[in-house]
Amino acid sequence: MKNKFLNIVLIAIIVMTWTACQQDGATTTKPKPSKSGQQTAPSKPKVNYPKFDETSAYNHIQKQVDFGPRVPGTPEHKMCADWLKEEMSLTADKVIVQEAKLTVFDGKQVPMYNVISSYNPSSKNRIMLSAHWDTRPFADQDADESKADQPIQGANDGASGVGVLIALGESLKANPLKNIGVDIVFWDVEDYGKGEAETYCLGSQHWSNNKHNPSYRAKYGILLDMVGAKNAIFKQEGYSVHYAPQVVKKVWEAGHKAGYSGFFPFAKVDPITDDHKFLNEMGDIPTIDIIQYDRKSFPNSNGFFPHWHTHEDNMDKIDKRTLKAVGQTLLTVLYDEDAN
Ligand code: AHN
Ligand code: ZN
Repeated sequence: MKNKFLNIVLIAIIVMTWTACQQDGATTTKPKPSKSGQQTAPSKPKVNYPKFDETSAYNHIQKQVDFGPRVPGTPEHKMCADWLKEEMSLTADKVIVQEAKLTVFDGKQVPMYNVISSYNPSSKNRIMLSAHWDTRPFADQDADESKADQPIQGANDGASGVGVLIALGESLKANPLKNIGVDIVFWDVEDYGKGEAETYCLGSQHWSNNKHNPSYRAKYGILLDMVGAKNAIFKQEGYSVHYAPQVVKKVWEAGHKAGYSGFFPFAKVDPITDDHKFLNEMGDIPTIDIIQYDRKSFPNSNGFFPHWHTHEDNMDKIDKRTLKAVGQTLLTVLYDEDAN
């Protein structure tokens, strides 16, 4: 009899403790209502991020590839330049084409068209997003040597960054920025190099020494290069970390926050000469490069994606999931910046 009574008391204690714990848990997870009956305000204002349209990015990559190779000095190059200006005029407040004649590695003179599009042009607090739009005149990495002197399609190397930024421009048009300004720049004559690294990136070098507006300033820049391949991984490139470590941190954290930690691991790789090197060293804009580059993972293609500078750099290699990860990360950076 005595034992049964003790058992009942014990069970009662256990049940009471369990309910108390449940209630305690409930009160800590739900925010307490304030006196006015509303929930307490969160410490940071809620940011509305537009949804990046990766299908638009993909279609704008296809459109560029459909022109044929965009090699400086060819009719296809000029046609694509005109189209880029038209396309950006649909979303930007202002589009300027900076023109010049440049001398490439073999002494040939080619026309250069840098396409510069501004959103919220009156803002003094600006961010520059950029990518090269020209394509390489030769497939010097192709296994078939008989076709190594033919120009490449450049779906990933060229068109991918431009496609992402055209779609991003559409988001900016539909969801206007309130505070910051953005400039989307498409660099020309990036991939007409051979030998010395300085023979590459001639369009961005030209702009860095001859700005379209001498008083142009940007707080920082983000360059995109080869951002469309399936299963791409973007590690933190050496010049980016050296010249703009805070921007690297900001962009990689935004990638994680947007849900794309797999694309943006917190891992460093060697430096690679790309447009951002000249924007940092000659253009005075702290700029990072989002680029698929890793010598350890891709020792057979100089650290780039396996179809780099071959005739296999075509639409089959482009994956909307990669475009989405990059575009949504950029939108997270921009709309956070606009809110703070
Ligand atoms: C060099 O090959 C020195 N830099 C790579 C820049 C590049 C080429 N980006 C795309 N294609
Ligand atoms: Zn290239």
